[in-house]
Amino acid sequence: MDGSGPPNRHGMPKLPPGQREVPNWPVLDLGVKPIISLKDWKLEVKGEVENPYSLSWEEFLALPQVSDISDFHCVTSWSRMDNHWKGVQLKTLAQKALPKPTAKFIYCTGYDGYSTNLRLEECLDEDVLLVHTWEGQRLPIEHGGPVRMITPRKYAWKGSKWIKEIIFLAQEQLGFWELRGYSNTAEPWDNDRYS
Ligand SMILES: Nc1nc2c(c(=O)[nH]1)N[C@H]1C(S)=C(S)[C@@H](COP(=O)(O)O)O[C@H]1N2
Ligand SMILES: [Mo]
Repeated sequence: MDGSGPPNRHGMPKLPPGQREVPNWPVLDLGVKPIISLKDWKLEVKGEVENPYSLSWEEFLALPQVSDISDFHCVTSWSRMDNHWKGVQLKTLAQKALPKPTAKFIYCTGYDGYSTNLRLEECLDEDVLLVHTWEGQRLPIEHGGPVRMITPRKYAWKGSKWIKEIIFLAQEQLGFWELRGYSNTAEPWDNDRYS
C-alpha cells in the first residue's frame, strides 16, 4: 500500500509518509512485561481534577464501552491497519474526573515504569481509547494487557501499554521517550518522529 488509496476517516492518507504496512503486530517495550492479575489491576485518574478516582477491573468494564477500528503507526516505520478494538474512550474517563480549567496536559504511566504525555485536547479525540480487547480477544500481555491506551493519530509510543495512571497537569511533563529524543508532538502525517 502506498498511501494513494482512500483516505482514513480523518481525511488523511491511510499510510503516513515513511511508513510501511505490516501484516503482523510487532512488540516493542522496555524489556519488562509486567503481569498484572485482574484482581490486582487498578487504574488511577488524578492530578488537576475535581474528582480523582481509582477503578477496579469490574468498575472499568462498567463504564460505557465502545468498539472501534483504527490504524497503529509505530515510529520505527511499521503500520498495522484496521485493528478492531474494544475499550473505553479517554474522553469518558476525563469527563468523570472533571478536569479543572487549568488542566492542559496528561501524563500517563505504565506498570512497567513507562511514561508518555499528551496535550489534553489531543487525547479527547473519539478514537483515543483504553483498550482491553483486540480482534475479539483479550489484549495480549505483550501488547499491554489487561489495558493499554491507543492514540491512532499519533505515533504509537504516545499510548502506554499496561496503563496504570492518567495524571492531568497544568504544566507539561515529558514522558520516557519524549525525554530521550522522540518528538513531543509525534504527528505521523508530518513525519514528526524525533526532536
Ligand atoms: N508501558 C509501555 N508502553 C509502551 C511502550 C513501553 O515500552 N511500555 N512502548 C511504546 C512504543 S515505543 C510503541 S511503538 C508501542 C508498541 O506497542 P506494541 O508492542 O503493542 O506494538 O507501545 C508504546 N507504549
Ligand atoms: Mo516505538
